[in-house]
Order: sequence, then structure tokens, then C-alpha cells
Amino acid sequence: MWFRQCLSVLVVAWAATAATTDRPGKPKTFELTFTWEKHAPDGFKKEMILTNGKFPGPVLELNHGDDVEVTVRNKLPFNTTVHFHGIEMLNTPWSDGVPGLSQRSILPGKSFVYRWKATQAGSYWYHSHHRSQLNDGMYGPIVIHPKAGAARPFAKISNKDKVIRAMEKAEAEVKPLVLSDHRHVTSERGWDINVASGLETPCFDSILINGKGRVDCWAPEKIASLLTAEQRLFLQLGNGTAFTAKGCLPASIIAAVQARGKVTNVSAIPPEIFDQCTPTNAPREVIKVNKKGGDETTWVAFDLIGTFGLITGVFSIDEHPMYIYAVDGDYIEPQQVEAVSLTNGDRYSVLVELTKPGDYTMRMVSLTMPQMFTGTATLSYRDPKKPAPPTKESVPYVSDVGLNLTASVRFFDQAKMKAFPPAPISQTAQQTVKVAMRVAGPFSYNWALNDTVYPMALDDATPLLFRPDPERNNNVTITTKSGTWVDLIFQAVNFPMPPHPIHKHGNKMYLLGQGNGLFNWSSVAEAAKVIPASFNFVDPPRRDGFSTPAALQGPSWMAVRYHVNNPGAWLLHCHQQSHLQGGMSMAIQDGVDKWVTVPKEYLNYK
Ligand SMILES: *[C@@H]1O[C@H](CO)[C@@H](O)[C@H](O)[C@H]1NC(C)=O
Ligand SMILES: *[C@@H]1O[C@H](CO)[C@@H](O)[C@H](O)[C@H]1NC(C)=O
Ligand SMILES: *[C@@H]1O[C@H](CO)[C@@H](O)[C@H](O)[C@H]1NC(C)=O
Ligand SMILES: *[C@@H]1O[C@H](CO)[C@@H](O)[C@H](O)[C@H]1NC(C)=O
Ligand SMILES: *[C@@H]1O[C@H](CO)[C@@H](O)[C@H](O)[C@H]1NC(C)=O
Ligand SMILES: *[C@@H]1O[C@H](CO)[C@@H](O)[C@H](O)[C@H]1NC(C)=O
Ligand SMILES: *[C@@H]1O[C@H](CO)[C@@H](O)[C@H](O)[C@H]1NC(C)=O
Ligand SMILES: [Cu+2]
Repeated sequence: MWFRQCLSVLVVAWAATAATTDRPGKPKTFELTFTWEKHAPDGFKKEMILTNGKFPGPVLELNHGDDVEVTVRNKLPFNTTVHFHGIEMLNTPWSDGVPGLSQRSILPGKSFVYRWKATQAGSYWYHSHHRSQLNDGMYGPIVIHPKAGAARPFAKISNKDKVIRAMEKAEAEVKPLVLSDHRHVTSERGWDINVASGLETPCFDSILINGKGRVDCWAPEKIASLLTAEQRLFLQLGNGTAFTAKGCLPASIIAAVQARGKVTNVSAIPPEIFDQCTPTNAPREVIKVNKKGGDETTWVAFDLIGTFGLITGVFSIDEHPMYIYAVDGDYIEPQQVEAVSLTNGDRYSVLVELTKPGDYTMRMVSLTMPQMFTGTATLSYRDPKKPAPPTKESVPYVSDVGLNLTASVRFFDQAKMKAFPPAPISQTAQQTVKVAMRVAGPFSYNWALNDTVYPMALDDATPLLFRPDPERNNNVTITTKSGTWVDLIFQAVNFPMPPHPIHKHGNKMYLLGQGNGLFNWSSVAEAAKVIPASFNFVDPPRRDGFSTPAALQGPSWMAVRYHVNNPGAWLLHCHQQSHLQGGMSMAIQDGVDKWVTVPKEYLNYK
């Protein structure tokens, strides 16, 4: 009797679930178990986060339209959450992974099930959204294969059917390249050093490709000879003479320039953070590609993923131009380039033609002002029908600080990026929010949007999604109405200020314009009457993150527009981990008039 009852309940429950999904069939399930272990990606053993025993985490491979279920097991000694970067979480805002906004933290020893639908195709990734835990190595790629019949932009690269088919095949087997910056101190220790010194400490140890790399220590002469104009300017502003042995702007200059007028204590920074460089000799990543024999050309596709916690850098493959065919998961009109710069969270999907068997260096070069360093891997392919080519050094397109080495080197140009097919944009916006960006509070490591440091205590508050509050005015909560278009205008108000890679959860934004000076107007429409050339209302770039322009000697601004078509509580924030932890976030209650009830299992989660 007991058994029968139980069984019938189960059957009813199953039927209810099946009836509410629009595609019958099981979700794709994944388990991600996070552990805190010693690991040496660049040859230096340190404690970091492994995912299913690995770093970086495994690829979540999906098809467009799949229902997805990711069970996270937190075996870490601290709280965590997982965010699926760029995934819109349509109708499942509770699976977005932001503590205090969309869920409660996953405590040590606990599990959490993220359920969502792959409503987009392309390149995405997942990472921790707790403090700066991303810097401890908690990230991995997501590949969502487009539908067979989806329009692809490959006919814009070649009009030969055979070549288009080769490109489609390469896309179906796309290889993620996880590009990251790596630090020997844990994220918690790194933050403690910021607090003790009153400074940001933007100096890392290595650049990794697919979790492999090494610490390279350059000769002082090399470092001195490669200083860029911006780096010289900073040295000059702080009366300094040289970058450190790690290729970093000295902490004393950061104290004199960035933290001018603030409380600092440079001697609270251990020497290994900025000054001491100890080289390692760990193995680098080798990407082996099978090339079909004979004259038939072969193509390979990579999803470049900028999982950086700090740097912006330039990626290139020696002697191999790349066709960039998708950006942040969406197809674009392909651009043929030799180099592309990536910042925190960026994805570029690229096709490379394998025309001359051999070994070629893939370079990830820091472009970030406070540190010069590089990471490399090897792209290796052979023609099985021909003798192995002689080994020789490949010829780089870019220097070790990301500059073109010849006049013919083309960089990806975001301003010229066109959606494929075109993505329509509204010519007007119903709401404008001005967001001032500044260093705020007594310490230079605290950053603010709308002049206000996002309180970290909100991480442990009842998630905003569970208790909408359209009247909330704490200076860091934006509320919008469903169906409207919203303009966000970012203004750098103190300088020198670095670019901020601003990421919005929930949906993609259009970059309307940017420029130097103060944005004195009350709306984009007003500004466009005075400076029309600064705006693109026809076919602006569309992505889930945009970097604000650097404000070196005066203010700068950036205007983005988005459509409120995805109700939920979303974070808007700088993706640099120290800025995120330093308070550079706002909460957005998008389409709060259309919020749906959060399922009980999420509401009651402990
Ligand atoms: C740099 O030196 C000049 C001239 O001695 C001095 O006026 C200025 O305050 C110094 N700047 C810093 C940041 O120490
Ligand atoms: C600066 O840091 C050093 C090293 O941690 C410490 O000994 C010293 O007391 C600190 N000075 C101040 C003024 O806090
Ligand atoms: C780099 O490219 C720029 C713009 O095309 C060009 O003016 C410059 O000469 C190039 N640098 C080198 C070293 O060729
Ligand atoms: C972990 O999360 C819980 C619930 O939000 C919170 O009460 C606790 O303070 C957090 N622990 C840490 C160390 O942040
Ligand atoms: C909001 O900003 C105003 C003006 O900067 C400030 O006076 C106020 O304290 C801020 N409120 C909060 C909750 O931070
Ligand atoms: C931004 O801060 C100002 C106070 O400086 C406040 O009046 C305004 O409401 C804030 N904006 C948001 C969206 O919270
Ligand atoms: C904005 O206003 C300030 C002060 O009112 C003025 O100095 C500046 O020139 C204006 N900037 C622009 C771009 O109009
Ligand atoms: Cu930032």
C-alpha cells in the first residue's frame, strides 16, 4: 500500500514536470564538484580551486534549445556561487548565481542545482561569483552548438561550398582556449594585502592558456626598452624610474598616483607581490590539430575566452590570420585580423586556415598598464602525406607588449563589428541612468558606481529576486519597466582611471557611443544633437560587456542601451575582480512589473 501510494505520487510529479517543459526529454545534466587543493599550473604550487579535480573546469557542451541542470557540490572551505557568464537565464533568473541578488550562498558541504535553458548559441563560460574567487581558478568554458539550420556567416569568408563545409565542420568541433591571468597568492590573501596596504595590487605571476604556462622573468633592459608611453607617464607622475623585476608598475607609484591623498602603507605588501620574480619551467599548452592529407585545406575554430581577473591582452597566432566570426556568442560579419584584444569576460570565436604544417606560437600578451608579461602555447599540425617540416621559430605579429611588428598587422576593430544577421535597436530610450565611476571612500581599493560602494553585506541579505523592492533607494539599485529601452551612461569622474570592463547580467547591450570629457547632457538624444558623430544608432556593437574608455588626464564616458525583455534581478559590475570586490556593482530590477514567482526549492534553499 505504502509503495503504491508513493509510486503514484512519483508518476504525477513526473507528469507535471514533463508537461511544463516545452520540449519533452531529459535535461542535459552536469556535476561540478569544487575542491580546495594544491596545484601548480605555472610550476608554482599553491592552493586553488579545482573543478572535478581539474583546472580549468570541464567544458559544458550543449545544443541550442537544451534544458540544462548543473549540480554544484561545494567542498570548499568557504561560501560560493556559480554564474553562467552571458547566459540570459530567460525565465530562470534564480539560476544566475549572484549571492544576495538571485540566490543564497552555497555553504561549505552543501549542493545547489542550477536549472536553465540554452536559449542562445555560441561561446559562454561559468565562474564563481563570490568575492574574487574567480582568481582562485574557478572557471570553465560553455559551448552551445547552434541549430543545424541556423544562418551562419561563413559564405562571407568564402564562396566555395567545400570551404564553407570545412568551416562548418571546424565550428562543430570548436576548441575553447581559456586565457587567464594567474596569481600565486589566494584571492583572500590578495584582498587582505589590499586592505593592509590601502592599495590595489595589480601585479600577477603568469598568463595561462588552458591552465598552463610559466613564470617568465625578463631582463631589466628588456623591461626598460618596452615601456609604453602610458607606462612612462605613470612613472613620471610618481617620480619613478623603472618597472619591477616582475614587469610591474612599482607599488610606490600606485600609492603616489592612484592613491594620491589616501591612507596607504606600501611596506605592508610582501616583496613577492610586486618585486621578486622567480622563473619556473612548467610545460606550456600544445594544441594539436589533425590536418587531412593532401592539398585540401583544413580549418580549425577556437573560442577565445578572456577569463582574466585583471588584465586586458592581445591574442595572436604567429603566421596565421584569424577570421573572427562571433563575439560574446553571437555571429558577426567576419573580420579577418592578425590580432585581437580581449578583456575580462570577452569571447571571440575565430576560424583559422591551416595552410602550412608546422609549429606556431600562440601569444597572449598583457596590454594592461600596470604589468608587462606574456603567456604562450603552441599550435601544431602536420600533413600526414608529407615529411615533417623543419623546426624553426615562428614569426610573431605582435611584440611582447602587444604592439604590431609590421604595418600590415590588423587588430579586431570593435567599432566596425556588425551583427549577423543585423540586430535591430530602438532609436529612443524611455529611461536614462547616469552612473558615475570613481575611487570612493577612504581607501584607493574601493570603487563605486553611482558614487556609492556596493555593500558586500548585501551578499548575505535575502536575495532581491525573492523580495522585489521597486522603491529601494540605496544609490546602487536601478529599477526598470518591462518592454522599455534603457540607456546607461558611465562617466569616469576621477583620473587617471583605467578602463573598466562593465558586464551586465541578463542580456546584451548596444554600445551607442563613447568619448572624452564630461557627459553634460541629460540624455543620449540631447547629446546626439550636439555631437552626432560620437554615436551609432544604426548598427552598433552588441555584447554582454563593454570596457569604458581609459581616463588618463581627464574624464571620459560611455553610453550603452538595452532592451528590458528579461525580467529578473541582475548585477551590473566591473569584471575586474579587485574592483568587483572593491564595490563596483549595481543591482538592476529589470522588468520588475513582470517578475515571476521563485520556485519553492530556491526560496527555501539553505
Ligand atoms: C615629484 O617630484 C616633484 C619635483 O620634486 C614634486 O613636486 C612632486 O610632488 C613629486 N611627485 C610625487 C608623486 O612624489
Ligand atoms: C605598515 O605595515 C607594516 C608591515 O605590515 C606594519 O609593521 C606597520 O605597522 C604598518 N604601518 C602603519 C602606519 O599601519
Ligand atoms: C603598426 O601599425 C601602425 C598603423 O598601421 C603603423 O603606423 C606602424 O608603422 C606599425 N608599426 C610597425 C612597427 O610597423
Ligand atoms: C556564508 O553565507 C552565509 C549565508 O549567506 C552567511 O551567513 C555567512 O556569513 C557566509 N560566510 C562567510 C564567511 O562569508
Ligand atoms: C547616496 O548618495 C548620496 C549622495 O552622494 C549620499 O549622501 C548618501 O549617503 C548615499 N546613500 C547611501 C545609502 O549610500
Ligand atoms: C544615484 O545616486 C543619487 C545620489 O547621488 C541618487 O539620488 C540616485 O537615486 C541614485 N541612483 C540610483 C539608480 O540608485
Ligand atoms: C561640461 O560642463 C563643464 C562644466 O560646466 C564644462 O567645463 C565642459 O566644457 C563641458 N563639457 C562638454 C563636453 O561640453
Ligand atoms: Cu574596474
